[in-house]
Amino acid sequence: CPSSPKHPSTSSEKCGVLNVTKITEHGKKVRKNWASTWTVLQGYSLLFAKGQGGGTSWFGGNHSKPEFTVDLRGGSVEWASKEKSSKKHVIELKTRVGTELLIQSEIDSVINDWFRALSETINTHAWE
Ligand code: I3S
Repeated sequence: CPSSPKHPSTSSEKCGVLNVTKITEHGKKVRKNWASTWTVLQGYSLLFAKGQGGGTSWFGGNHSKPEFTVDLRGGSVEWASKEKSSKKHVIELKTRVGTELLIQSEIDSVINDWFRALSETINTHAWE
């Protein structure tokens, strides 16, 4: 994957479109807002840019800044329980600063690959 339009030759480990919602911000519950989101895993950062396909996305428009970035160091990743979402294949990602995200794809292989990649990243940086 290209990591950004400005640095097309810098590659990131993984990218793709996933369904994403925040459920907690700084330890406080927030309203779900599922959105199809361009997601890039780069080092220990997970970058999200909404608006895929709308022409205003990170890669489609002039917005070279991702909408938000999550630091995976000190975080955790697990499969979300049924209480967290009625959707299939939902990953629950928690960060050290108390942000919780749900990440979902209808496609088994896609979400399994992301689960593996996120787990590896979090475990690799566990010593930091
Ligand atoms: O955990 P919840 O409250 O059942 O989440 C659902 C709601 O966020 C719902 O939106 P509104 O109640 O704001 O209209 C969403 O449309 C659903 O997708 C959410 O549930 P799932 O189970 O899809 O995560």
